[in-house]
Amino acid sequence: MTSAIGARAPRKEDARHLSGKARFVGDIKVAGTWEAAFVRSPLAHARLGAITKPPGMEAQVFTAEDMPDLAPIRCESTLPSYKVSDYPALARGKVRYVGECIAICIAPTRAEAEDLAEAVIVDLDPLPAVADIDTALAADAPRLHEDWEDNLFLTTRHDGDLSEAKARATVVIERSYETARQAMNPMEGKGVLAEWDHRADQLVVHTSTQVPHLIRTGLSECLGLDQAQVRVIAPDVGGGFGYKCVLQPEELSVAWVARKTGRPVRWTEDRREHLTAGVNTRQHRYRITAYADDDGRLLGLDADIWVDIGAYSVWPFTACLEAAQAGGNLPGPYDLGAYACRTYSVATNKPGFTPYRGVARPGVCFAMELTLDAIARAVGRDPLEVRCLNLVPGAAMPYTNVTGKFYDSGDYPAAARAAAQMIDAEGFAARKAAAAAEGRLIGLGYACFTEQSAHGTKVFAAWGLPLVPGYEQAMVKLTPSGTVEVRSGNHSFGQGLETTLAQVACEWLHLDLAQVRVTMGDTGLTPYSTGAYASRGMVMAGGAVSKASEELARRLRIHGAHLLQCDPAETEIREGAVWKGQASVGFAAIADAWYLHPDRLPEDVDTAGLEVTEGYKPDIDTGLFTYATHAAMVEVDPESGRTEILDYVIFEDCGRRVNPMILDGQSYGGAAQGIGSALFEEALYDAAGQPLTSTLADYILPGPAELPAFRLGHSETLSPYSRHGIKGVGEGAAIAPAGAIVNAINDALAPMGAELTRIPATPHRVLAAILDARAA
Ligand code: MCN
Ligand code: SMO
Repeated sequence: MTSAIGARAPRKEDARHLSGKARFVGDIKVAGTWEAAFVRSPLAHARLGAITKPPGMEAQVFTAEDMPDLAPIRCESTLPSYKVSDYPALARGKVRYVGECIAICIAPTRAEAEDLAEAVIVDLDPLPAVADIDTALAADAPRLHEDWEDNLFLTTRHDGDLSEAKARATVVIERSYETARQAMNPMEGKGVLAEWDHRADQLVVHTSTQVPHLIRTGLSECLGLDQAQVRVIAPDVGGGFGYKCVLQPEELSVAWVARKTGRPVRWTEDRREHLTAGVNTRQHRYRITAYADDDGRLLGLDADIWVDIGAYSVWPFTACLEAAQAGGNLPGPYDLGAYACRTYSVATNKPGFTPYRGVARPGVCFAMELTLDAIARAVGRDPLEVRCLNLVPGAAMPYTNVTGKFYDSGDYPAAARAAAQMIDAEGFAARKAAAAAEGRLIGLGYACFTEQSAHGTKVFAAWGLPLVPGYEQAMVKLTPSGTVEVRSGNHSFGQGLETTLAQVACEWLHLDLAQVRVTMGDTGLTPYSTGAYASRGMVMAGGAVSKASEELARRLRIHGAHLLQCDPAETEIREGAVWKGQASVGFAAIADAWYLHPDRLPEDVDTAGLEVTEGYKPDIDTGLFTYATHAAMVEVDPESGRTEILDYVIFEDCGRRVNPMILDGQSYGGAAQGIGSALFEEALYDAAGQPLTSTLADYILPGPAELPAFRLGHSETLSPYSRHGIKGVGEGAAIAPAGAIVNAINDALAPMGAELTRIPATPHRVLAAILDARAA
């Protein structure tokens, strides 16, 4: 069967996407819609004084003062040291980052709305900006949030006992690392269109989001509406990557104005708004001490991790998520005896911080993998051997690590060796020598990681976020035409769930993919779901679709058996029909009987019907762990500092693969984003908190010319704890590139004694590392 689990089936959504017929928020036409533009703060930190609306235009300009009934976004967490930062839709009293919304202006066109926004006069009384971690943590630093005693959202501690590791260690490695602040740059920016539907007495919000039901909750809480009075529809969404898994202040203002004025209102984020005012991600700083023996066996790790959160927590994931994940994930796939770690989530005058593909793990993987290479260099062993010595071996599975993570299945050293073989690590020494003879510097680097996916309720609760459930529901129904419709509250925005959920249904119902319609992203049409993030879709929504499809298949066999005049136990499902031996009755005939000819069914017909809603959660609540090793071969030009990727290999295991072709795409896309972090992307701010990278000419994204021809390898270790053995994998490929590439750069630079510890590894930084080494 070409459409069930395991098929490289072409994506259902591609026909509309490739022919320009997809429907994004910007494509939706609602009569009478006005467009919105925001007055945004030009200063990073200032007291907000009077706001003067252009005379005669007062009815088209709204400020916080006009919205006393709109509650701020309140980001709560149960973690004890966490401090709440209310995030108003429009600034009240103070602005805390450049780009913060101060007023919303509406007009028939965006251009008119922008003209109006320019005509609004805002009194701002500048305050000293807190633009970076050091400034924020200085004893006399100005406070971003006046009622806090410092500029820390949260601190966490993991107090492992390192005394034995320290006593036994013969090698001690100390390093500091830094990862850049980034913008997420989905192809489609954020967009929202809100209207009040008088007939339904409902606010209808079309928004470019990964999490329609969460946005409904957020909007209804802030607007004071019953949840049933809010319908959130996510149409086609052009990439999310985490940027679209949080409630944004613009969503709130647009919804409030639509309700107040009775007029449909839309805001479409432009690229400059995205790069200057959109939430950021990734910026970490590390101080690490690693204790090892002469073989390179890791004995203990002591770490401090700072995350530059920006001005506000975002709802619902708060400032807690990044730091909790960073502290919990630093040990990665390694068998580590002793671990101590402290994290600091720092408030600065920059846009807030949202999860981005990989959430904290790209940073911790970078820090950990560079540390392992430093150990390998110190003990004079091959980095691959040092990794294999420390990786959790297959025989130890399932394995609970030093931070309590339960690694459900797999063979981590096997993946590392497979990646090494694919990139021909054995032949590398000869290749390096040949390159050196030509005066060229090449290097090989690895990075290994685990990707926790489909986190259970208790995992999020432990991160202070008890509102995130580790379960999903789905509805699967037979339509009156005998085709199948799947309804899931999860969403598909590039990752292919629209196709793969249909494949799961086909596993039980044996249909052609074209006969399965998947409806998602509409709180009015689907079962409840908190949506798509944390690589939970395939495992959880897929598991729910699997359970519901299995039950629908059972019911179809009961009705089919009646029409075939046999016992259900004698039947099977094949090719969209119920069969007994050579006799069959198609789903269309069963649908016809159920919906239109009930007299064909028995008098005591089972009235449960052909619309099945089922819920699902994996058999463990701690998530399923995908794992991989990336290997990169690079050439570094010591004159220009430029890095070229010569070869790039990913060897990955995500359990049962539902659609291997889609997974190849997940790997290419994720790795491209990881290469962006490794070599190019950096959202820069000056000491006054002014964004310096406000266009795509300054904020450099990798394009096809910068990307290698990725080579992929797989193993398929089924998880014993999930339906079909599936594990999640949507974030994975973004996690390892920075570690693998910078390790490869450092391998290339090793003869010169230079070492990079900061990304992106721009030509400038590579040259600086070379000059530093020469000076030393
Ligand atoms: N899949 C599969 N077999 C598996 C696991 C997954 O075929 N064993 C496929 C499915 O089509 C699934 C996709 O791979 O939808 C990703 O799987 P999963 O790990 O379940 O992740 P989600 O579906 O929950 O998607 C969210 C995840 C996250 S958190 C980010 S961030 C991310 C990502 O997916 N954002 C993406 N991949 C993205 N891909 C695109 N094109 N655009 C984004 O915004
Ligand atoms: S960053 Mo993905 O939306 O968890």
